[in-house]
Amino acid sequence: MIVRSLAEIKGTEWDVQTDKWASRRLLIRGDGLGFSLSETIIHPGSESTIWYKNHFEACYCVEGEGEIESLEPECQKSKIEPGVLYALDKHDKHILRAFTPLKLICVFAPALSGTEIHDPDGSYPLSND
Ligand code: 9YT
Repeated sequence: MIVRSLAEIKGTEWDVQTDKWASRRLLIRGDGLGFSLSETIIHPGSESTIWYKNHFEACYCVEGEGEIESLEPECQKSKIEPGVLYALDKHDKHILRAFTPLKLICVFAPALSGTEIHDPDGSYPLSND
């Protein structure tokens, strides 16, 4: 069994900061579960264009207010607030906007290696370690 706290991740290489978000990768590929789990804070006022062409992602909002706009394969705008989940089951290209600090619990399959930041097209590469 794995028992781990956010405090153990903070300040390590699995605590990834960008100008638009901070993501603490609590479970990573090396844990061997086949998925990873992150606590992600999307910074207020940010707009991110994302396309996880190599991964599936599901995000469950626990704090904050924002909006997701799916672009491909279909267009749809949805409010994100505590208790709302979105899952990119079609590798949907999307724009994520945070109106306040948006805290999301994010699951990726296949698992992230733990240190990824977005490529220019908004994707993460497939990890081979
Ligand atoms: C919602 C989203 O994808 N934000 C970027 C960070 C991502 N959740 C991650 O790497 O954990």
